[in-house]
Amino acid sequence: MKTLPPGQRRVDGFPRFGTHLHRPPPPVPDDPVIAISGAVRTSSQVRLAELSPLPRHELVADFHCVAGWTATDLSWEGVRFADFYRQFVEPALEPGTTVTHLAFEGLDGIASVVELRDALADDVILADQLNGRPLDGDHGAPIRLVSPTQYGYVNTKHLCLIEVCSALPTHRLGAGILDRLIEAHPRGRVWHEERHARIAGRLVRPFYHALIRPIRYLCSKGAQGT
Ligand SMILES: Nc1nc2c(c(=O)[nH]1)N[C@H]1C(S)=C(S)[C@@H](COP(=O)(O)O)O[C@H]1N2
Ligand SMILES: [Mo]
Repeated sequence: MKTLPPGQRRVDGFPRFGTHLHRPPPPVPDDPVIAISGAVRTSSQVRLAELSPLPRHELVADFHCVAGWTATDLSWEGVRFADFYRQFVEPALEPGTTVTHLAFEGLDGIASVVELRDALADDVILADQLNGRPLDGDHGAPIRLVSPTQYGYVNTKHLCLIEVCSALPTHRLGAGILDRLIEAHPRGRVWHEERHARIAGRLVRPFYHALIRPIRYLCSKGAQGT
């Protein structure tokens, strides 16, 4: 049996999971786009249809949620994020801008902040297919970020907006009590067990494990279940 990253346990299948909880997946627009905003000359929109000239890329990888479950051997297909970035984001940058972070936001309003160096890694893709079928609502239709060496919260579903940032976008970090309690690690690398911004990953394991059952239950209530 293969070794899982520290503190992870294998689950059967691939559960729908997230901070959307019991809410159903957001409806997919007729002509979906990824909007690009932030440190660019003008905000723009890339229609998903415009991705078709980019090379297709297949990725077989395990998926690790920060709460501690791992789904094994998922087969994703899509385009490399680095190819998307070079094609659509780089040419739109304000001259002289140094990009440090990207914020990825989904149609459900849930977002994650990723360091540019992590987003441009070779194994980060914008996936529109899972196990040979178009992504369903439960797993991020019409398109999601997949970064298998980072925890699930980096893997934004229903991607519709990328904010280009030249510093840490603190306005995206949430100021509520829960945000402070479960403060995501800025990199979230699973093999380094970067679960939490301030507390060692090993120490938050039991607390996060306890969240899996209730969150799974709530998320399954809102599932599209195709
Ligand atoms: N838009 C959006 N993306 C999201 C989430 C979410 O709630 N909304 N949850 C994140 C979390 S915490 C995890 S573990 C994975 C779960 O992906 P899955 O539902 O396809 O298993 O999606 C991530 N991406
Ligand atoms: Mo997660």
